[in-house]
Amino acid sequence: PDLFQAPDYYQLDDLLSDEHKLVRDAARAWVKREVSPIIEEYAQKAEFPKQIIKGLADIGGFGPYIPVEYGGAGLDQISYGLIMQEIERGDSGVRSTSSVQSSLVMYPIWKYGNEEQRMKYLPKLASGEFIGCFGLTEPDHGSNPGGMTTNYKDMGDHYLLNGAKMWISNAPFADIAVVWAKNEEGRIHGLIVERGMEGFSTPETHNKWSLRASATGELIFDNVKVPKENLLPNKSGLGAPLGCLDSARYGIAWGAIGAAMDCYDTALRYSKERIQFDKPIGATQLQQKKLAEMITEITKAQLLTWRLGVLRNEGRATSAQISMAKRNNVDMAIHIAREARQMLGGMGITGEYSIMRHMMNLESVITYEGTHDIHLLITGMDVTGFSAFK
Ligand code: TGC
Ligand code: FAD
Repeated sequence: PDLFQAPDYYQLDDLLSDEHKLVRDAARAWVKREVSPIIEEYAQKAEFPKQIIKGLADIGGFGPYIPVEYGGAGLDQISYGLIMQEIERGDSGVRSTSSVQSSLVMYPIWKYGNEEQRMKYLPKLASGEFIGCFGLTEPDHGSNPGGMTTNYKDMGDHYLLNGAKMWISNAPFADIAVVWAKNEEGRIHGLIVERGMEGFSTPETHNKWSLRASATGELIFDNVKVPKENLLPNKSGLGAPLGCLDSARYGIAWGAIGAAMDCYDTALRYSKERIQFDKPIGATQLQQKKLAEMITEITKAQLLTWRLGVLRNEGRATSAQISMAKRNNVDMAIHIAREARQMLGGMGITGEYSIMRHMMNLESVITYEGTHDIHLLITGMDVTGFSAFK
C-alpha cells in the first residue's frame, strides 16, 4: 500500500506473471526505503552511496538474468526490465551502476569468458563483493569505438596494455574493469584488468551536472602487465562490446520509463494541490495537455518495452529494435522531465522534488550507450540498408 504510484493506463499488469510482479514490487519497495530518502543528498554532494550495494544485490540488481549457478538471479528479460524501471524511478545513476555491473561486466564474462573466469568473478559480482566497470569509450573515440587506440602486445608470458578510456561509470572505485583493446593485428578483445595492477589508475571525473550520484572516471593503462588468463577467449571484434551494449540498452529502455513515471506522478500530484487563480493548476487546459501527453507517451513506451522483452525472451530481438526502444524511451523521459519541471514552477528547480535531478541525469542517459542521433542512424541503416557511418 505504501509503494510508489505507478501509471498502468492500459492494464499492462495483466501481461505480467506473478513472478514479474513479485520481483518488481520487491525492487520498488527497496528503492522507496533505501534510495529515495538519501539520493538527493548524494547527488548534491556528487557521491555514489556505497551503502546501497548490498541491497542492490539483494533485489537482483546485479546480474538479474545471469544463471543462478554463477550467483545471478536467473530471471527472464521482463523481470530484468522491471528491476531497471524501479531502480531508475529512484535515480538514473543508481541504475547505471546496476546496468554496468550486470550487462557490461557480468554479461561479457558469462558470454565471452571461460569457466574459470566465470567461477572466479561472477559470484562476487552478483553479491556486490566486487564492483566492475566497462572501458570502451576513449577520449578520441566515443560514438566510433571501432577507432580505439588502446592496445596490448603479447610478451610471451603476459600481455602489455597501453592506452586510456574516458567517461567510465564506476571506474573510481571498481575492483575490476572489462577493457576493450586491440591486439597487434588490430583485432578488438576484452581483457579483465584488476585494481592494483601496476600502471593502472582510475582518476575521477569531477564537475558533472548530470548523473552526480554515479562515480565516473578514466582508466589509464601505462604498461600494465595483464596475465594471459585474463583475456576473454570466446568472442572478439567490435561485435563483442556491442553485444554487451544490446543488453544494457534494453535495460535503459525500461529504466527511462521509471524516471518518466516518477516525474509524471510528481507533477500530477502537484497539479491537484497547487492553487493559482483560485483553482488547482490541474484544472487548467494547458496543464492537462501536459499530463495527458505524458501518460500517453509513458503508455506507448511501456508497450514497446514489454513487446521487446517478449522478443528477447524468445531470442528474437534485433539490435536495431533495441536501439529504437532506447532512443524513443529516453527521449520520452527527458521531455516529460522538462515539462514536469515547468509544472512545478519555482519548486521544480529545487531538490525538494526529484524532477530536476531526473532531468539532468537523463542528459547523460540520452548520450551514453549510443547517443540519440547514433540510434536514429542505426534505425536508418536498418530500414535502408545503407550505413551513414561509412
Ligand atoms: P559496424 O561495422 O556496423 O559493426 C561492427 C561489427 O559489430 C557488429 N554489430 C553488433 N553486434 C552485436 N550487437 C550490436 N548492437 C551490433 N552492432 C553492430 C556488426 O555486425 C559487425 O560485426 P562483424 O562480424 O561484421 O565485424 O560498426 P561501425 O564501426 O560502423 O559502428 C556502428 C555503430 C556506430 C552503430 C557503433 O559503433 C555504435 O553503436 N556506436 C555507439 C557507441 C556506444 O554506444 N558506446 C557506448 C559505450 S558504453 C557506455 O556508454 C556505458 S554507459 C553505462 C551506464 O552508466 O549505464
Ligand atoms: P561524440 O562521439 O564525440 O559525439 C558528439 C556528437 O556528435 C553527438 O551528438 C553525436 O551524436 C554526434 N555524432 C557522432 N558521430 C556522428 C555521425 N556519424 N553522424 C551524426 N552525428 C554524429 N563509456 C564507456 O565505455 N563506459 C562507461 O561506463 C560509460 N559511462 C558513461 C557515463 C557518463 C555519465 C557519460 C556522459 C558517458 C559515459 N560513457 C561510457 C561514454 C558514452 O558512451 C559516450 O559519451 C557516448 O558514446 C558518446 O561519445 P562522445 O561523448 O565521445 O561523443
